[in-house]
This record gives sequence, structure tokens and C-alpha cells, in this order.
Amino acid sequence: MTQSPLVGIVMGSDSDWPVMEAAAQALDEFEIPYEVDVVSAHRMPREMVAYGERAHGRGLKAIIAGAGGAAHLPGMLASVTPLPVIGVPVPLRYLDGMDSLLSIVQMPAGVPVATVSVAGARNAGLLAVRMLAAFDAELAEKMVEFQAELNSQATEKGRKLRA
Ligand code: RP5
Repeated sequence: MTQSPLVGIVMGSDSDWPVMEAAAQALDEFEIPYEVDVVSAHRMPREMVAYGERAHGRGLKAIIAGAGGAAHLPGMLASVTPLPVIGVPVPLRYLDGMDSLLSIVQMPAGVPVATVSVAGARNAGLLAVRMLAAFDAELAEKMVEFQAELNSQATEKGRKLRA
């Protein structure tokens, strides 16, 4: 039986996927079921609103939304869903992703978007895992093990440099 998705990974265009797939990879590592789709705020606004409005009722627990340029997707989704929304600024050819970052991060009070770094899709996936782990002891334990592994890797790098 396929598990119902707990996280929605959406993006403004399939051209965002090379950046956004790192979020899917992180969720895969923690065996979190997710769905992936293109839901453009500007090119398909009605579908975008419908996606946001239905997400909670369909059982999603968080949405990861990536977009580039005039990146309104994460904020607009956050305005129509009670779920936590994690925004990923996707860098485009010009402006080094600053346009995407500022479009996503400067939300008005009352409509939060948890914004990760430019192209920070892996952290978006890991943040979604942490959100789920707050209500799942087994998942929290996996996150603790993951963090211990990060510590070991960093420690080993220092050991090699000192040798
Ligand atoms: C944004 O426009 C998308 O999120 C994408 O980053 C950017 C360019 O889209 P395409 O022209 O490549 O489809 O809405």
C-alpha cells in the first residue's frame, strides 16, 4: 500500500526541479511520503489557491514551495492554508537569487513563511522532517542520529586537517 503524502513539494515551474529535488532527497532519507507538483502562482493562480485550500484536508502536514524571480508562490500558499509553509528561493539567471529570496522572506505579519537559504531545498526537506518529528518520537530519534552523523563527519574533517 502506498502511504499518503505528508509533505507537498510544489514549485512554480519544472525548471525549479534541479534545485527542489534536494528537498525530495532529504524526505526520502527519512522515509517521509511526499508529493511533487508544479503549481504556478502567476500562470495557474486558481489551481494554486485550490491546492493551498485543499492541502490540510488531504492530510498534508507541511508544504515546501520553491519559486524564482517574483517568487510569490510560498506566500500565496501560506495565505490560504493553515499548514506550515517552507519557502525555497530558487536562483535564476539574473540577480543571484536575491529577487527570489526577498520575494519570499518579506511576508506581512500574520502570514508566516519559513524561508530557507537561496537554493536551500535540502534544509527545507530537513525542516519538514523536524516539524513532523515534533509529533513522532521514532522520527525524532532518527533526526538525533542524523545530527550525530553530521557531528562525526565534521569532527573527522578536523582530525584529518590536524594530522
Ligand atoms: C517562476 O518563474 C518559477 O518558479 C521559475 O523559477 C521561474 C521561471 O519559470 P520558467 O520560465 O522556467 O517556466 O515562477
